[in-house]
Amino acid sequence: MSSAAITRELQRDYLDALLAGSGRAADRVVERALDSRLTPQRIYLDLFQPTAYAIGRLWQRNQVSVAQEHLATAIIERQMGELHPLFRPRHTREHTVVIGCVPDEWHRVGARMVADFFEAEGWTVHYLGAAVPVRDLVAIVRDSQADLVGVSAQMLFNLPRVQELVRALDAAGLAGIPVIAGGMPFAEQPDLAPALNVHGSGADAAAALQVAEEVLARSSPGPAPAPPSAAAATLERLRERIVAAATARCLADGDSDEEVIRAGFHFTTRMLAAAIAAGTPTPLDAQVAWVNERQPHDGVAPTQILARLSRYAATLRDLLPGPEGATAARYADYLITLQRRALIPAAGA
Ligand code: B12
Repeated sequence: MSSAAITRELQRDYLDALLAGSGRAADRVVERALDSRLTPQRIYLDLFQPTAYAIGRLWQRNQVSVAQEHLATAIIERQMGELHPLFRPRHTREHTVVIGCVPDEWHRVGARMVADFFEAEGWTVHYLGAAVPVRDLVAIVRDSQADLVGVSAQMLFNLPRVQELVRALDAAGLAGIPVIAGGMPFAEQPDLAPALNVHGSGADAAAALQVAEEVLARSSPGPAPAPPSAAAATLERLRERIVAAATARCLADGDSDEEVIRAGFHFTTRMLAAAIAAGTPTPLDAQVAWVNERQPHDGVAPTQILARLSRYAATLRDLLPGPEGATAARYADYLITLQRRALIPAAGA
């Protein structure tokens, strides 16, 4: 059997094991992978990562429960711990990296994979896990005299926290230490890195090592971080008010299910703030596609999403006058255009 065919078979069996919630069956697949001479790095990238993504897609389509996803993730994390001794370095590097997730970022598996890859290459690694407060991240970067910071942000709405970290490092006199970033928004849009003033990004743990070498080889520290976007900051500051007013407008127009509407508008406001802070609306494309696949399972039809977005944009125009309001409304209009497009196949069906 070709190695691609072996990997496909292992992937299928691993997904089955995780969906069945069987740690023992998952262990047998990993043992087979090791017997087939897959390196631990390949087990991470060809088995654990695509299976986690597959489980995410199944959750998005309402085909697996949150409990099944939690169980699967717990098995992956346990097995990563067990494989960790295999990441023992073959040589040492005089380099230290601090790796962690930005505040409110709870997806830590990817950052942990990146950490193990660095460890295997002989780096001294400080892996901090999920949701690390910016102040504490800066402190450990300073205290450990790190050569590099690796930061993970899986959720688009957390991009402003990446920028916050870059600014905090700058303010602490640590601007000379390069920052690399990863997570879904960066994998989908590699040009986000310069927009956020990070020095590079990578789509997986192998790419993380490569980009680390590239940024260390560059002698210039890169441009000073851009000041925070006033429109994004206003959206974040007024989020509760915006959500309350937009929800009230929907309810007054006969819409129902207040909790779902509120949650949707919180999400929308955070996504808009992130896109505005990054200076480009294009990360919203993937979000709209995601929302249209997920929301019908929460009882929200694509036409309802459009109606709610229109009321949301009208609320922004009322609440945020001036240039900040104009920027926010422009990004909200972009969302509406995307949502109209998303409706076209449905209308033709
Ligand atoms: C497990 C999981 C969770 C767990 C995470 C637990 C844990 N211990 O980590 C929990 C339950 C906390 C969770 C919560 C949520 N999740 Co979730 N989750 C997942 C899932 C299924 C797997 C994540 C994972 O482990 N991936 C495997 C790792 C290996 O991949 P990775 O993270 O991409 O990492 C690689 C690269 O990105 C890169 N990389 C990562 N970090 C770094 C750093 C650097 C420096 C570099 C260079 C590279 C790099 O290298 C990594 C290794 O190769 C994903 C599906 C997916 N597509 O990832 C959804 C997913 C990310 N979650 C999703 C959602 C919606 C949520 C919630 C909003 C759900 C909710 N309603 O509450 C919350 C948000 C929580 C928050 N504020 O962070 C969506 C996001 C959709 C979107 N477009 O935004 C996804 C895509 C599921 C889906 N298909 O709908 N989730």
